[in-house]
Amino acid sequence: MKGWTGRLLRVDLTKGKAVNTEYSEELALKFVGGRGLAVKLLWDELKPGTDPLSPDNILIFAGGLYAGLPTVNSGKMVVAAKSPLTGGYGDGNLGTMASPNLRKAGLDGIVVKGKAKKPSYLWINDDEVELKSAADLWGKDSYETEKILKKEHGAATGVLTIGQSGENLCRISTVVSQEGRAGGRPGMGAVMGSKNLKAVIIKGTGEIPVADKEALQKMGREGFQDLLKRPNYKHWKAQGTMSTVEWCQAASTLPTYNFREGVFDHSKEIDGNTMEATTIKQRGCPNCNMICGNVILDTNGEESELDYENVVMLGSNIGVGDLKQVGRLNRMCDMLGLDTISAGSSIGFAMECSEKKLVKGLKLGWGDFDGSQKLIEDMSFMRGHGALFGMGTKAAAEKIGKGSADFAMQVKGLECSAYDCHHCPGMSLSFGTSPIGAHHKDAWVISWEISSGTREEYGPAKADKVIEFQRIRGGMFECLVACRFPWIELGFEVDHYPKYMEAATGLKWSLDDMWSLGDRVYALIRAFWIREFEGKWDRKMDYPPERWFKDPLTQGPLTGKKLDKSKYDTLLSYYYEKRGWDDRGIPTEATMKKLGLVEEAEELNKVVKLN
Ligand code: PTT
Ligand code: SF4
Repeated sequence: MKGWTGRLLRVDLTKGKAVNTEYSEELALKFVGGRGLAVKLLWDELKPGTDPLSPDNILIFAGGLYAGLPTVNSGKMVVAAKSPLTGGYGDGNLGTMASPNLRKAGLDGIVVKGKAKKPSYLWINDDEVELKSAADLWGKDSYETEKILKKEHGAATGVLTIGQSGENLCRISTVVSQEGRAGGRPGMGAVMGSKNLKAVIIKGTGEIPVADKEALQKMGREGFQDLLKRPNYKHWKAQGTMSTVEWCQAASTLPTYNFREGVFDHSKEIDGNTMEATTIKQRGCPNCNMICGNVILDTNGEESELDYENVVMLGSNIGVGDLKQVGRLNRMCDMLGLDTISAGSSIGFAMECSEKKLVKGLKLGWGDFDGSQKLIEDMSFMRGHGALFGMGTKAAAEKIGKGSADFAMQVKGLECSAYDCHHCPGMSLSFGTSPIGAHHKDAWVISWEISSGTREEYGPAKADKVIEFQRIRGGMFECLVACRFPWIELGFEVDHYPKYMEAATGLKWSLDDMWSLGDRVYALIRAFWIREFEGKWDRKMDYPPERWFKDPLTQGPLTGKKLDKSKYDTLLSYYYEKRGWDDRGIPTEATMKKLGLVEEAEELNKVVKLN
């Protein structure tokens, strides 16, 4: 196999053993890597019904086909497991030096099972693997942990770590790398913590075998040069994802006061222009020339790296209209290892519970900066009110009751990322059908929906667009494991990616092959959810939060707008039909077989009768 290393490191933390294993060519060809590889391994090897925070859960780090190769923006890694936040399939994608190092160590992924007896970290130095004591690291934040490990093992390494929130099994914890890259929103940090695994540190110095090294290098070089010439490059470099604040405010889609509104009076104070005026430097992922992490100084004069989602969820969504304060909350999340999106959503939810006097002793007003800092800390340590809100908004609402579930802004347990959808049925469908819960990663159709002037429409074209984006973003980019920003932000054409694949592997894949890959991975992820939710699966699990159906916007140009439930349900049916899923949202037997999921269909048939 060229392009792939063909090897996985299998670690059993309970036994303290690690073995280098080969995997089949069939697996590589059918699932490629990253998310595809992860879901297939979880499907085959995870016993259904496993407690996500038990030693039996399986944690996967997958580099993908492009990591370590000279293709554009390929320094990414997928981290996946059964999610403690949703109970279904969970993954995330972060930029990290661990990714090229993994592949140069001759590995496409790491599969971690069991639980270490004591806090430990995994040190992978090419072929040597050691499980070392993390006794001195446990209790430290993600920044300090990475610094200490790099000091000991060298700056050329890549480090994946958790902060205190992962250690304390807070279900909204992520994995962190490089002081500001974080991934695995559905609680991947907690899964790592449950295994007593504080960090993974990797150094790889080998060469990844490829079919045509010269062609690949040439294409990569040309790709990077091409990006520099794209019309939006300069603006992107100046503001990265942060220009979205201004755009969302103009479109009334800026989550404000726990997604009650789509406009924020202080949006200018937290937008990309304000950030640009105070940016002190930029940081980003390896192998990228579009570096988009903008660093400002927070209220304590410490560095904080901003992205759109972080700023909005910890800004307008909780009523904080000061960028330095937002920066502080963001830095705290990165250090403690809390997902900024879910943290901001949980704080907003807590503020609304406080306003409605639903939780005894809770006093947290909109825009309360000190109270938000305290709640972030308390969620990370799962103490006080943090023990309630650190469970995520779905579980917290189940405990609180009193109608609070209607304003818990989540789908399947994962909090919505920062797009208000009172008047965006297409983006609502995207949140509703995202394979990990409400994340924008897969089908960010909101820009198309607004620019095409179709916000009122619930027709089949919306379902088509969501599927198109899910194939490109959730399928191709997540399996090859490359940053999608060259394509979505600068218009770098998708047909570059099969060409890279040919140079790397010698295989001629068409874009249609890429889309089939996406469909296969989607069907298998859906099968995973159905198997886990045996007897409890309901198409309503693909609905967006109740708030968007019930509470109309009360401010801005879209005052009075809300989603229509019966039209949404029809839109969902179009989506199922186009995917070849039945009206329960379950792939039909014919669809599974067409996608090459024959054994998987047989297995699923034992759980639920397939149509
Ligand atoms: C991602 C989600 C996002 S998506 C953001 S900002 W974004 C939040 N970032 C967090 C953070 O920072 N710290 C923290 N403690 N929690 C955070 N939670 C949120 O996590 C990220 C970029 C961004 S910035 C985006 S959109 C793109 N995402 C990609 C993706 O998903 N796949 C892919 N192939 N390419 C992508 N490119 C872009 O990468 P999750 P990163 Mg992140 C600090 O992981 O779980 O997928 O959630 O990875 O290295 O920080 O890069 O406006
Ligand atoms: Fe990372 Fe941003 Fe570069 Fe993408 S564009 S690889 S998110 S730094």
